[in-house]
Amino acid sequence: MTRVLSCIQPTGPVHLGNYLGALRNWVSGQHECDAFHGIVDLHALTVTDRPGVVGENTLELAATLFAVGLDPEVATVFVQSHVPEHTQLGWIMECTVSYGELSRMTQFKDKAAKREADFVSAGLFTYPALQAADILLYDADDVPVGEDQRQHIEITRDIAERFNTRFGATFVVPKMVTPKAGAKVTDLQDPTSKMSKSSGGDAGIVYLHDDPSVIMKKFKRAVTDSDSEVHFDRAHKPGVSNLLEILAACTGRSPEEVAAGYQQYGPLKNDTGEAVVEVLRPIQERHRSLLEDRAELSRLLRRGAEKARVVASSTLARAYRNIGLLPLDV
Ligand code: ATP
Ligand code: LTN
Repeated sequence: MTRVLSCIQPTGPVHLGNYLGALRNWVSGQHECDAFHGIVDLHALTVTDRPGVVGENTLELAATLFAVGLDPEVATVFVQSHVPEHTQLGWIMECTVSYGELSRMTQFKDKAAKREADFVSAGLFTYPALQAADILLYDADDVPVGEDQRQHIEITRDIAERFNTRFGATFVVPKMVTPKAGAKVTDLQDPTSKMSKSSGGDAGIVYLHDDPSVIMKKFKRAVTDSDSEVHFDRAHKPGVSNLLEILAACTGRSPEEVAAGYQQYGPLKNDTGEAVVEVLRPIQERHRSLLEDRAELSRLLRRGAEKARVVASSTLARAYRNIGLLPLDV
């Protein structure tokens, strides 16, 4: 059975890009494959230094993952810091990737530039090595992520192949899977930038837990393009194309098919807002009731961590053995 793994950082509230680009795929994939999904709290430390925040975000995100439809009986949902093998393999990954390769990562360059005078941690730089550990620990075949993660999956494949060449067959070389529509949702106010938890303003970001009235307002105010024709063309009509892609992802059609039904921007904005509200309504209801029972959420995460550790510890032991580290008992 195909093994699938993907992760999300507890860096703030989940938005429509996370949902359409990644989470929705996790849910649809869980019944056909052996699915592992991590809340990568240690990754969030690359950009967080306030006490307590990551833990609260982690619990909130766990409720979101179950609310969107991940079934704890079916998928393994765990918190990265509950599985110490991630940081252990992370170090080995750092020794398998080069400084030059890490320097070419656009996510690092973008995030470091955005933080300007702020503290840029070494962890922000070595982040892809920890991400490679997340993936390779589980012998994952497929990694369902949004388009923004392409470079990180490529570097993971390079690391796996290099390690296997140096030390013998150890890791499965994973491949990236993206959804047909919604792989890249852009900011409604700045449609050439991806919708992102860590971008500036809130007006262009649709959060999964926004009220319906707020969602409608955000779509009505979405930036469109200077002419008034509705057609799908990411390069020349980024605003309209983003709306078409969101509506397509919500209704199971292609953006081109959706475009054929509109002559004006107004109705397109309105229908996209309404489609999003309907997709999110049941998720919001489940999320509210899940958060009322923190003890139950923590029990589910404990079970996830136990299941994850069984796989992770055996892969780490295989890596140590193939490298030839001295065992405790010689
Ligand atoms: P940050 O902005 O803090 O980097 P993020 O919003 O990109 O966070 P992540 O936790 O890094 O969220 O990503 C979780 C998943 O959501 C990843 O698989 C990522 O590819 C996907 N994703 C994030 N933003 C988008 C987007 N705008 N469109 C489609 N998929 C996205
Ligand atoms: N880097 C990813 C989050 C992430 C991830 C992973 C995704 C960390 N580890 C393993 C897939 C598999 C991001 O910023 N979206």
